[in-house]
Amino acid sequence: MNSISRRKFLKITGFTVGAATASTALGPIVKGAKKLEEKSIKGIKKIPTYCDICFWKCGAIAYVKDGILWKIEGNPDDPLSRGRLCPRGTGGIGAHFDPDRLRAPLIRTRKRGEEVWREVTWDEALDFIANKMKKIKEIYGPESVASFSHGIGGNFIKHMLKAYGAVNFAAPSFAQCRGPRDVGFELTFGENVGSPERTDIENTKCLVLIGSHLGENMHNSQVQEFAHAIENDATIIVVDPRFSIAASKAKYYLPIKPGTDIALLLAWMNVIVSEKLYDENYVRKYGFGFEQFSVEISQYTPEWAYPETGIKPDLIRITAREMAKNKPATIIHPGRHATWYGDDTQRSRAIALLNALLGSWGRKGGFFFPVSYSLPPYPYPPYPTPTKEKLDNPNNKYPFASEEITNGIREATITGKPYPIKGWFVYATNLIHALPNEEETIKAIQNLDLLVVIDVIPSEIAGWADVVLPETVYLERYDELHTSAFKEPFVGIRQPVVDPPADQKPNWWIAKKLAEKLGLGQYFPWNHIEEYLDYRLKAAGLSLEELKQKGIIKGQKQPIYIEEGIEPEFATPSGKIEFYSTQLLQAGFDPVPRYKRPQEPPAGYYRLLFGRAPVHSFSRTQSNPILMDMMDENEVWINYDIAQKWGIKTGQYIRLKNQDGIVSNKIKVKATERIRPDCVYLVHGFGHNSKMLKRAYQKGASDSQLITKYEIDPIMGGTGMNVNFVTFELEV
Ligand SMILES: Nc1nc2c(c(=O)[nH]1)N[C@H]1C(S)=C(S)[C@@H](COP(=O)(O)OP(=O)(O)OC[C@H]3O[C@@H](n4cnc5c(=O)[nH]c(N)nc54)[C@H](O)[C@@H]3O)O[C@H]1N2
Ligand SMILES: Nc1nc2c(c(=O)[nH]1)N[C@H]1C(S)=C(S)[C@@H](COP(=O)(O)OP(=O)(O)OC[C@H]3O[C@@H](n4cnc5c(=O)[nH]c(N)nc54)[C@H](O)[C@@H]3O)O[C@H]1N2
Ligand code: SF4
Ligand SMILES: [Mo]
Repeated sequence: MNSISRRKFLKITGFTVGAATASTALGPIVKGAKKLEEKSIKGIKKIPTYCDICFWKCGAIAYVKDGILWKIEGNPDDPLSRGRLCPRGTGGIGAHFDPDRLRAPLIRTRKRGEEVWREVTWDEALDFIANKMKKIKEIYGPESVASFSHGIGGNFIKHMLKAYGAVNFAAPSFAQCRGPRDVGFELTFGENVGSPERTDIENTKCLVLIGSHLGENMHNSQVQEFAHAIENDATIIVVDPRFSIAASKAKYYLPIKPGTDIALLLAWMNVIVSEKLYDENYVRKYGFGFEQFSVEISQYTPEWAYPETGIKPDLIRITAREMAKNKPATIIHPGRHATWYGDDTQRSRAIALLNALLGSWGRKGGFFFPVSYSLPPYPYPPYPTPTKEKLDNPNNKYPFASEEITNGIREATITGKPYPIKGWFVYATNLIHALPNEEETIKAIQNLDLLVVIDVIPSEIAGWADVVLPETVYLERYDELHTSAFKEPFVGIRQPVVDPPADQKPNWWIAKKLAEKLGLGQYFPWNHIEEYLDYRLKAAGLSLEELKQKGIIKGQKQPIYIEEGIEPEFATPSGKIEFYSTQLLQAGFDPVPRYKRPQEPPAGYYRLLFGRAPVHSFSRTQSNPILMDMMDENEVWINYDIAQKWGIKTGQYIRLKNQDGIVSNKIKVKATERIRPDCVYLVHGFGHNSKMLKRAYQKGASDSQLITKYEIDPIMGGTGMNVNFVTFELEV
């Protein structure tokens, strides 16, 4: 790693953070900013809370100046933020000031999707919903109301729905995100990598990133630890068809042909096994089926992998030896957004196995054993016993799905089988952008008697709702306590920093009021969420007052590595790390991962790839005035030679057309040598088509709109989305 690129990396990070901080001065002058209704509003108040611009939940301290939200910084006591927020977190205060926010409950007055609304009172909106829910329960049973949500804010809504009798709950964070990765690791180690991931990047000596584009993927602690690893001269190996920010920090960059990672992983394992570079003691002590595994793996030489991946045999050998040299402090990062090609559980399993060979699971600089603060639950009455089973995975079609499958609920809503779904509660997930194939989502919606969307802005999914409920943003509300498992146990609190600007209400209030209207008030015996939080904290010997002051309370440090005395346990059928998986074999799958060649793009078409930008989260931040100021549209990366062939230049606007004839909004071109010629790349979340998102409307193109095709992972039901091809329309 040379020092020039290191300085550049730190400068990039510094630049974006600096830009966000400078922009926060905008806060007080944004029109409509409302003052805190408090007696003593003069001066500066510091209020700890935790961030919600993504699901990393960084501990933060918000500053309120003369009653107006001023800025937000990391809480130095928080093990996740360590006193620093990512650019999105810093710009998060823009969520409070967003002029496009939903302000009052809305009831649709015309056909679904026409986006004509009537502003109503909360009472009217909740009565409307309660009446519809009672009817659905009467005719179809309560199981016919399903819920989609993302994030901790959905907890009280889910509690209300469980009290009503609902059983179908899903989040896009499984079948559209980390599901295959979690299942791949569960099948191998009996446990998954969790969120935040249990990767000890801080202490690693060799970090292998397969697509995980840390630095653009801004999960805070990981990016901080990544910078630390670079400072420590850890070897960075990046495998990506696109020269990402992470690739620019790498000692070895492998511009792999998209969709061929399993071939590379098999070849790496082949080198490590055939050259006996693995951790023999570890594999002997903890491994199961290593003999069968090594026989299977012996066929996958680097020479075999070369024509598949485009990565030269020498480079495969050198990088495999580099990983082995640093074992067990080597991490082959499991990634997070793993739903790529439909064979993703097997790719993730191959990643798990490579880590297992190097003995990094449970080791310092590898994967630690996370610890968490245990808080007793609130003593609610038991939920009613359902009479129907969940329907997202009928007859266990996807035998290793360990969480509910969003697209399974969507499919059942379309087919009405195994039983009809007539109501959707959608909390904080923009299903139009988050699920592949928009047409199917809309088809499902047309079968509903009730679609409730709880959001903070008029998102695309809100546009289809019968009732839209405006929530307060995270800076204006309490939420569930934060007790993520990580390197040390801690409890974090989210609490209101400022008042909401209009008639928005927090999720706990919405859930409680609706439960009361449904005759389920006994499930919300507390009057205010403070009582609930106080109960749980007291039961653990903690105080709400103290937590409100500090934001974070830490527990006793505990051992987290095998080196510190932990004797690992593996919740697999063999009780060991499964190099050979008999449970996969019994279910009709390959016990050791195998490679399947991906489909080639048709002539004149390029594989559509997508990812993150440092200053945006999914489709949720494009209207945030601070974050949109830093990036208000996405670009399509096209290989320089391909662009030349088409006569396309950087800065020019074009449209993308996919294999099914779907044409995108216009999008700016970035012609670059930093991407392979067989694919194009854009940042996910742009290309909003909701007219009510005034400044984000039709800015950039939406990858989701172009993802009409998806490959379902037969092991766990996730939707591989990197399987679409696009061509260019030059007339805009
Ligand atoms: N700023 C920001 N950070 C975020 C988020 C956000 O919205 N904004 N979201 C968070 C969430 S929930 C997630 S899941 C993560 C997602 O982030 P990651 O898990 O890190 O990334 P992916 O989306 O899997 O992968 C995108 C990268 O994979 C590369 N890629 C595409 N196809 C292939 C392939 O076939 N092989 C290989 N080797 N590489 C390929 C792309 O070029 C791109 O660089 O980011 C998290 N962090
Ligand atoms: N095409 C494509 N699809 C993807 C991905 C991709 O990269 N490309 N990424 C996948 C991944 S990794 C993930 S994790 C998922 C993410 O999927 P989602 O979590 O659904 O992400 P968003 O599209 O940002 O939708 C979030 C919605 O919540 C709303 N919201 C924000 N804050 C609040 C709040 O405080 N309260 C309420 N009630 N609502 C709020 C936002 O306005 C927005 O409408 O998407 C997956 N789907
Ligand atoms: S990673 Fe960034 S956006 Fe996500 S919670 Fe932390 S500060 Fe907020
Ligand atoms: Mo994700």
